[in-house]
Amino acid sequence: MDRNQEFPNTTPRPEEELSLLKKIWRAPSGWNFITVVNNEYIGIFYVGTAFLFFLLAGVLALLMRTQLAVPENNLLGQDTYNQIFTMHGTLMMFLFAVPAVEALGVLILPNMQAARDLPFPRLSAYAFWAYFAGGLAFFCSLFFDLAPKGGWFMYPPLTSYQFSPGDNSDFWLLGIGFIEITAIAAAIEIVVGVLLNRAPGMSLDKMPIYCWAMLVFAGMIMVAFPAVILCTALLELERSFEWPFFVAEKGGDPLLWQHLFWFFGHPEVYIIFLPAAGAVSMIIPTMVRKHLVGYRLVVLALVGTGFLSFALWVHHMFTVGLPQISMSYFSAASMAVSVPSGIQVFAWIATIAAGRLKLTVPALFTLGFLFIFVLGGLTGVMVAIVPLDWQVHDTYFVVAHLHYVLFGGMVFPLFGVFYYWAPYASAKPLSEKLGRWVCGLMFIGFNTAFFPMHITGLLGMPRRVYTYSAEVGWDTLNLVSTFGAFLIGAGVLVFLIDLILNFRPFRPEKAGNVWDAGTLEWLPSGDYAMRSIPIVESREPLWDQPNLAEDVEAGRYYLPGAPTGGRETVVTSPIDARPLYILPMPAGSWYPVLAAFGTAAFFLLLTVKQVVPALFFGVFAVAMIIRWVWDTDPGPTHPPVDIGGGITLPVYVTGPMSHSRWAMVVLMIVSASLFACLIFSYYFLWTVAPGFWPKGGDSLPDVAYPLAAGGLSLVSSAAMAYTSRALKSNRFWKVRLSLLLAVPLLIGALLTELWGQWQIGLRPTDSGYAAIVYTVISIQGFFITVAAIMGLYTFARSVCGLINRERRATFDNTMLFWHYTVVQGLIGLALVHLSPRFLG
Ligand code: HEM
Ligand SMILES: [Cu+2]
Repeated sequence: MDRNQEFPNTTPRPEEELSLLKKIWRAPSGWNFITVVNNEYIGIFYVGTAFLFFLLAGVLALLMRTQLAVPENNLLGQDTYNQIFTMHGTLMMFLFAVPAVEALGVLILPNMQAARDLPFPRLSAYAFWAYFAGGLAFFCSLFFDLAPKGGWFMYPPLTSYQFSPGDNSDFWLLGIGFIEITAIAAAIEIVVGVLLNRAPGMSLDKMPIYCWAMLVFAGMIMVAFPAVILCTALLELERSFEWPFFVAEKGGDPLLWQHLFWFFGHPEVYIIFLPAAGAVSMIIPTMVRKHLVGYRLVVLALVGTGFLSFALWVHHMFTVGLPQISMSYFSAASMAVSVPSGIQVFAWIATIAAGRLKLTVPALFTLGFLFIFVLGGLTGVMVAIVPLDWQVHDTYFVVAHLHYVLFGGMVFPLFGVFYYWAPYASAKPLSEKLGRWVCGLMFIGFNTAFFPMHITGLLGMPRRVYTYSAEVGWDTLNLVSTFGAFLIGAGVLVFLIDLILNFRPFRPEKAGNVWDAGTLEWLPSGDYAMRSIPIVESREPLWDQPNLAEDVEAGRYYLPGAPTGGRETVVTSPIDARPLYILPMPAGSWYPVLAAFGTAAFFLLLTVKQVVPALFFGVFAVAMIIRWVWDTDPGPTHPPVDIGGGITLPVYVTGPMSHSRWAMVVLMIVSASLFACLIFSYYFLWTVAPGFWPKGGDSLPDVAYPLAAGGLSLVSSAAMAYTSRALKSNRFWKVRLSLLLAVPLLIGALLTELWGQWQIGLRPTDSGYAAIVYTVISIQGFFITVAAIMGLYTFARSVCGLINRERRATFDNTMLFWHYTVVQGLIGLALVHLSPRFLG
C-alpha cells in the first residue's frame, strides 16, 4: 500500500523547502545574536540565568552556615548577616525558583506541543532580558551595603521609613515589583501558548501532564502576583511619600502587608512546586515505560491544588491574634491541601509499581524528591495545627520545614529535569556516572543539613539570628548542619563539572530521545522546531505511532515548509486542538532587548531617587515597546495557505479567536486581581480603623464629582463603541475624531475625581483612609495613562492607514482595555463614594 496516502502531505517534499525553513528560522549571528527570539535560545539563556541565581544564593547560604557553625562566631557581623539572609531568601524565591520554572516552560513547551514557537517570542525575549538586567543589578546591591535587611517577607513596620532608613528596602521593593512584572509577562506567554499552540489532535485530554502543570502554574501567577505588586507599591509609597498604609497611629495596619504578602506568598510555594510535580509526572512514566496511572485524577489534583492554595494564606499568621473561628477554618484548609498532593504521590507510586523503574539519574532524583517532600509535607501538617505553630513559630523548625518543601519539592525535581531534558537541548547527554555522585551528595548533604534543624528549632533556636551563645546547647547540631550544607555544595560542584564536560547547546544535532520517552519534545528538531507538525492521537505519540519521528522528518505532516515566506506556526482551538489559523511570527529584533534594558534602568534609577533620568529611561522603554508592536497586526496581507490534508487556513484573524485577544483577556484578569486586592485593602483598613473613615456623606466630596467622573468615563466608552461601528464601514475620519475625543474624556474623569478629593482638603499623608483613597485614584490614573497611550497609538495607526474594516485587531484590543478601564473606574468610584454613605 502507498503510505503516502494516509498523510496530509505527500513525499518526497521539494528540495528547497527544508533549506528555506532552516534559513528563515536561523538565529542571527555576530552582535545580532543578542536579538535572538527562538525559544530554544531564549529558553537556555533563561534557565542558565536562573541557575546562576541559584548558585549565588547558594553561596550566600554557605556563608550563613559558616557563620552559624560555631557559637559566638563573628565572621559576618549582624548587619551583613541580615543582608545575606534577606538576599538568600529573596534570590531563591523570586530570582531562582519562579524564573527557572518559566524558563523551562519557554524552552520545552513549544516542542512538547509541536509548535514552531510560543505565540509571542518577542515578549519572552523581553521578559528574559528585563529579568537578567534587573536581577543582576539587584544582586549587586549586596556589594554596596545596599541590600535589604528585612527578611524575604519584609514585614513593616521594620521595613518602613522609620526603622529602615536608606535605600536598602527600596531596592527590594522596586526590584521585586519589577521582577514580578516580568514574571507576569512570561506567564501570559505560557497561558496563551498552552491553550492555542498545540499540535492538531492534542485535545486537553491528550495534553502531556507537564503542559497542565504549566497552565495551572501560569494561572496562579496571574492571580497571586498582583497582590505582591500591590503591597510593594503601597510600602514604597509609604517610604517615599509617607502615605501611612501600615502606620497604626494614622489608621494604617502592618497586618495589611501580611495579608497581601501571604495571599501571594502561600500560593507561591505551590507555584514553585506544581511545575516540578508536572515534570516528575513526565519522568516517572518514561523511566517505567508505562502510562501515568490516574492521569485525570492527577490533572484534577493540579487544578485543585491551584484553587485550594489561595484559601490558606492566613496559616502564616496564626500567631498574630486572629478570631478563633477563622483560625480553625484556615487550619482545616491547610490540612486539606495535602490531599491533592497525596493523590499525586500515590499516582507516582502506583506508576512505579506498575512496571520496573530504571534507576537512571533522573529517576534517582525523583526518588529523593519523593522521600524529602513527603517528610516536608508531614511537618507542614504539623505546623498547620495551631497550638504547635505557636510553639515553633519563628524557630529553626520552620526553617527546616520550609527547606524540606522547597528544596525537596523543587530543587530535587529540577536537577532530575536537568538530567532528563539535557539531551533535548544538548548534543550530548549529561554523565550518568557523575550524576549519581551529584544526586548522592545532594541527598545525604541535604538531610544532614536540614534534619537537625527540626531539633534545634524544638530546642528553641529562633530563625534569623546571626549567632548564639555556647550555653544553650545548639552548637553540635549547628555544626552538623553546616557540614551537610557543604556536602550539598560539593554535589552542585560536581554538577558544574558535568555541565562543563558534557553540555553542548545550540548545536544543529541534538542527542535526542535517549530515554525512549513518548512525548513530542523528543522529535528530531532544529531552530524551526520540527520539520512538519504531526497529528496527535494519544498522550504518548512516540510510543503509539512508531514511525512518527521518521514521518515528521520526511515532511509528511502539516506545514512542512514556510508558505508565507516568514516564520509561522499553527494556532489550534483551546479544547480539541483543531487547526484554526496560521500565526505569522516575528524574527529577532533589537526593540524588545532595548525596551527591557530601558525598563530595568527606569526601576533602578527610581530606587536611587534619580527621578529625571528614570523618567527618561521610562519614556525610552515605552517608545521601544511601541516601535516593537508597530510591526504586529499585519492585516490579511497573505492569502490563506494550504497546510496539507485538504486544510486551508487563513493567515490573519480578528475577534475572539485571535491570540492577541487572548493575551489581552489574560492581562485583564491580572488587572482585576490587582484591583480586587485594592478593594480588600480599603475594607480591611476600614475594619481596623473605622475612626478615620467619614461618617455617612459628610466630609466626602459632593456627589456631583463622582457623578461627573462616572459620566465622563461612560461617554468615553461610548465614543469607543462608536469608533468600532465607524470602523466597520471604513469611515476613517469618524474613527479618528472619536478616538481623539475619547482620550481627553477619560483623562477628564480622572482629574474630576482627583480634584473632588483634593478640594475638600484630603491629603494622602493624612491617614490610612486618605492614603487608600488616593491609591485608588493613582492606580486608575495608571490604567488611564496606558489606555490613553493605546488610544493615541491606534489613532496614529489609523492616520498611517494601518487600520481598517479587516485589519482591526489593534483597535479591538484597545477597545477591550478601554472598557475594562472604565468599568474598573466606576467600581472604584462606587467603592470610595458609596461605601461610607451606605455602610458608614
Ligand atoms: C544550599 C541549600 C540551602 C541552604 C544551606 C540554605 C540555608 C538557609 C538558612 C541557614 C536559612 C536561615 C536564615 C536565618 O533564619 O537566619 C535560610 C533561609 C531561607 N531559605 Fe535557604 N538554604 C538553601 C536552599 C534554599 C532554597 C533552594 C530555597 C528556595 C527555593 C531557600 C529559601 C529560603 C528562604 C525563603 C529562607 C527564609 C529567609 C528569611 O527568613 O527571610 N533556601 N536558608
Ligand atoms: Cu503557607
